[in-house]
Order: sequence, then C-alpha cells, then structure tokens
Amino acid sequence: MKRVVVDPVTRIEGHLRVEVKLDETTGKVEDALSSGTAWRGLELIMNDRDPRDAWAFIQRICGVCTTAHALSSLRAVEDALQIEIPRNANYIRNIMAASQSVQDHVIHFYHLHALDWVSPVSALKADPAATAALQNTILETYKLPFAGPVEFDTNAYPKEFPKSTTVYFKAMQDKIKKIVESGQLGIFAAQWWDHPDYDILPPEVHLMAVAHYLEMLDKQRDIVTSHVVFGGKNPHPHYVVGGMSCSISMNDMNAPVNTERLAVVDRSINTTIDLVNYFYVPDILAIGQLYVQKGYIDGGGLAKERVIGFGDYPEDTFSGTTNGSFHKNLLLRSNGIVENFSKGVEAATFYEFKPEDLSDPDVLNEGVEHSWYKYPDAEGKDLHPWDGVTKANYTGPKEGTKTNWKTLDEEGKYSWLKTPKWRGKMAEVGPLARYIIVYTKMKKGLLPEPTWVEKMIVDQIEAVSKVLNLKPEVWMTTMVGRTAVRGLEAQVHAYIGKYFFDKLVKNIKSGDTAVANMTKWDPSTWPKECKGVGLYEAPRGALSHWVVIKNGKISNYQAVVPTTWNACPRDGKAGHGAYEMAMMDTKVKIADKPLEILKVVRSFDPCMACATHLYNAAGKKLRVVTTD
Ligand code: NFE
Ligand code: MG
Repeated sequence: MKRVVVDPVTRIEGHLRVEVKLDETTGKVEDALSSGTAWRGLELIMNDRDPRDAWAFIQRICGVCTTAHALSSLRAVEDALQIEIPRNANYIRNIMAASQSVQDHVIHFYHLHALDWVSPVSALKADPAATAALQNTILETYKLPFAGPVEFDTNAYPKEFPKSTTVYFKAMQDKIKKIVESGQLGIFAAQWWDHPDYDILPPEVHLMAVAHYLEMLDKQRDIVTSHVVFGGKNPHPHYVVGGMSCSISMNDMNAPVNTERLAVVDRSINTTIDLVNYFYVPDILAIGQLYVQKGYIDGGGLAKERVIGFGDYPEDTFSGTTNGSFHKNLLLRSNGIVENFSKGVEAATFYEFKPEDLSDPDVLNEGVEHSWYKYPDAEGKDLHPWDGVTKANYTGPKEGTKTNWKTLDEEGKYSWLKTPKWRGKMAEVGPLARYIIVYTKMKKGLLPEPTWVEKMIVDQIEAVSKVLNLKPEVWMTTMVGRTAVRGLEAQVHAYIGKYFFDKLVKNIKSGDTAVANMTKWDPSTWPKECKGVGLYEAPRGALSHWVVIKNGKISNYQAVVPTTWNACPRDGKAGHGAYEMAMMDTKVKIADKPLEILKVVRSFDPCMACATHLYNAAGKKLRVVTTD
C-alpha cells in the first residue's frame, strides 16, 4: 500500500491537498483524504456589520464564482427583512447569474481542467490540415445538438465560429511549439505529459483543444459584460438590498441602463450562446466520447448515492425563502435530494426539500469532527447554520511539523472545511447533481408542467446518452459525466441569459423602470430580531447563506458553500464526502503520476477559497507528489 500525496493541487482556486492510499498491484484507491489547507475567517468579519452591507463584504469570499455570494447574501437579508424585489431587479440579477455561470464553466473546462485530458506536447504531432478537417467534422457532428428555446437573430451580430483552416491551426501549433521548446511551460507547466492516457486522443484533437484553450483566454471576458453594465464591474459587481443600484432610463445617454447599453448586453449574450454552441459543447462531446470509448467510466463516487440541490432562477421576483415563495416560481427546479441514481431512475429515490426544512436543526447542519474547528458549547454535535460557530482549532498533521506536513491525521482533524450534512448524510452538489435531480423529477412525473429549462435538460441528457451509447445512470455517475454536464449546463445558462434579457426589455417597454424596493431601507422598520437564508445554485452547486440580525446588526453569519459540501472531510457516522468518495471510485495506473486523481478532483472544479472562506503556510512548493 502506497500513500500518495498531491499538495497543492494546482489549476484550481485556493489551497487543496489530497492523499490517497493506493494498492499498487490493482490500482485501487483504498482510502482518500481531502484537506482544505488555508483559513480566512470571512464569516467572522460579518459580525456587528450592517446587514445592508453584507453582500459587499461576503462577495469577497471568491472572485471566481464572483456574484454567487453576493446574490446568496442579498437573498438571505431580503428573506430576513421580508423584502420583495422589483421585476427588473430579478431579471437583471438572473442575467448576471447566468453570465457568471457560463464564464465560470468555460474557464473551468478550458483553463483549469482541459489539460487533464489534452496535451500541448501531443498537439505538436498534429497535422494542421488534418486538424482543420477534423474541426469541420466535429462542428458537423455536434453542431447545435440541442436547439435553445428562444429565437435570436443570427444575423444581428458577427458570429463566433471556431476557425477551421490549416493556416490557423499551423499558427496555433507554432505558438504552442515556442512555449514547449522554451522548456518553461508557463501556463502549461506541472503536468505529466508523458502519461499514457494522453495517447487516447489523436494529435489533431489535442491541437484543436489547445487552440481553443488559447482562444477562450481571450473570449471569456466578453461573457460577463452584463456585470459591467448592470453592476459597474467584474469581478464583484454592485447590488443593493431590495434590488439593483443601476437606474433605467431608455433615452438618457448617461443613464446606467439605456437602449445603447442594453444592446451591448444583448451582443454579449449572443456571443455567449455562440461560444457554448460552437466551441464548448462540440469540444466536450468529441473528447468525452473518445475517453468513454476507452473505458473512462469511473470517478462517480457519491453522485451514485446521494445528490442535493436547492433550485434557482425565480421567474419574476424574489420575495423570501423561508416563507416558501422562492420554491414556488423557479425556472430551474433542481431542488430536492436523489438517492441511488446509479441504479436507474426508477430505482432512485427522490426526497422533496420543503421550506420548513430550512429551519429544522436536523435537516441541514454542519459538523467539525475532522475539521480544524471546535464547537465549545456543543462538542460532538452538528450545528444548524443559524446557530453555527466558526472557531478555529488547528491541531496539525499526524506526521511532520505544523507547517511541513508528512501525512494528514485521518483519525483526528485534517481540514479547514466543515462537514455539511443533509439529515445526517453526505451529499454531492454541482451541475451533475442539478441534472440528476431534474432528470429524476421529470421521469418520475414530479414536474407536471415542466419549464423550458427542465425540458431542455432532459433533451440534452437523452442526446448525450445516444452519442455515448450509454444510459444516463451510467455516464452521469462518472468523472467524464461530471465534466460533460457542466458544458451542457453552460448551454442552458447561455439561453437563460437570453430569456431573462427578453423579459427585461419587455417589462421596461411596458413602462416599468423600477429597480429597487427601498421601503425597508430604514432599520427602524426592522424587527428587533430576525433570521434569513439565501439559496443559490452557484456554478459548483448548492450555496446557502444564513444570517441572524439583532438590533439592526448581524449577530451571526454562516455560508455553507458548494465546495464545502463536496471537498469536506469524512464523518464517523455519515462516511466520506464527494471528493474522497470520487477518488476511491477511481483507478490509478501509475502511483507517482496520479493523473486520474487530479482529473477526478478537478472534475468538481474545486474552489477552496469559497470552501474555507480561509490560510496556512503548508504547501510552499509548486506541487509535491510523494509516495512512501
Ligand atoms: Ni469560489 Fe463558489 C461556486 C460558491 S464554491 S467558486 O461555484 O459559492 O464552491
Ligand atoms: Mg461556512
């Protein structure tokens, strides 16, 4: 048995260490540990602040899923103070959320995860003419496999198509060659380019994908234009409790939102739809299909057993969570829990997530059994987020020094992440969870009047099942499935942006220009004590912010974050979290080049900044792989 350590895991956000115990003869991972290695304590800096400022501070948890924390925080405070936001504000927030989700997924696939599957070194062996031909075939085969629900004028803007000329691919290959020959791989550094799995793809696929990596470095900026127009900037755009801070005046040249600026957003949304339809979806299906054909169908882990989602995209307004209104008007009803999806949709069990569950201390809570925290007044207990405590208790590693670890202490504490639970159980969150939930609800007849988003999701799943020639319960419970679904979801989000943009324009044309409800702005109108929760489907999964307000100030603030759900440490009763389970469901071919471990962990798009809201001195080297 070998213990293999990767620290830090690179091409993710933040500081993550993983350790696996590997049976070298079988390649089986017998045990796996996931450890968040840095602490920031952002929940604590919220105490005693004005709740109207909460979104601005807490949004700084993360600049990758920027806006996710602001939106969740706004909802938490608006839930506590019982504020209903105007339609325009709801449409604008949804457009911004949709753009952010696409941009985040594009960055994940091309810039953080793609090099686990494709190699710049292999790209050098490609024939540029054959690559151009392949690009055309891929566009033909996977072109717009799923039409969006909204019409848009394809001639209105210059279209974004992948280039399919020999000259283009030759120029890209020369660019890549210069980087590789310099011996300083820079953006392409720190990978095992000689790993045999890279031979699964022909050199031309490598060249096409690496060319698109470089293309998307430039293009991803265009996706979040809506943040700049409506929120002043990206990352961390501006909001206001009660709605948006951008006034609307269609014919005023200087208004934050006018005809001209709306046209800029429209252009950005159309570009986004093109980037997803012509680059992201075809690339991901072509690459995924080749890997699946070579038997890449492991890495499912907890997705096979239990997933959870909260649902998102209120159709016309947001007017509270705990009062039940949030879950009454959602475009994406991915709320609920599905168990045993890997046994097929009929055998799978669905549990509803009810508004009253939010205040039940036994439904959603967090434990710290293996986390570097303590609950001084509730030792050994799991705490509901409204009663949550963030008190650091760093105990160091099992072997090594506090700042130079040899091995984590799996019997004791070993991570800066808490362990979130649903009814005392672990659950995976994320795009894959959302897709499993919507698909299961649709097939079980639990969504009698499905929205276009829900129908589109089922159509996508069925189309991909045909491409891969595998049942949904098979491919959707693998690491390839986790990565593929993120691309499908980017397509849905691209159209969601368009959908809410059209609703916004229509509403403004009807004469409604309200963007904020300021009736509860004055703290003297607030109750002495109140609590709220904001739910949000962030790119990496179900996010919740929990606020307690006393005498006009925040008295407790807790964020239960997607990466915390997935990367959390184990629990004596509940078992392993999603990262650990997925690693244990993945075979490793070469112990000192554990590419499969990086792949499966990165298939979750880790964001440790979000998960730990947290900093320590470990992991000074760029990447350490040790085996003993
Ligand atoms: Ni920093 Fe985040 C997302 C949130 S983390 S990326 O998506 O919330 O899991
Ligand atoms: Mg937290």
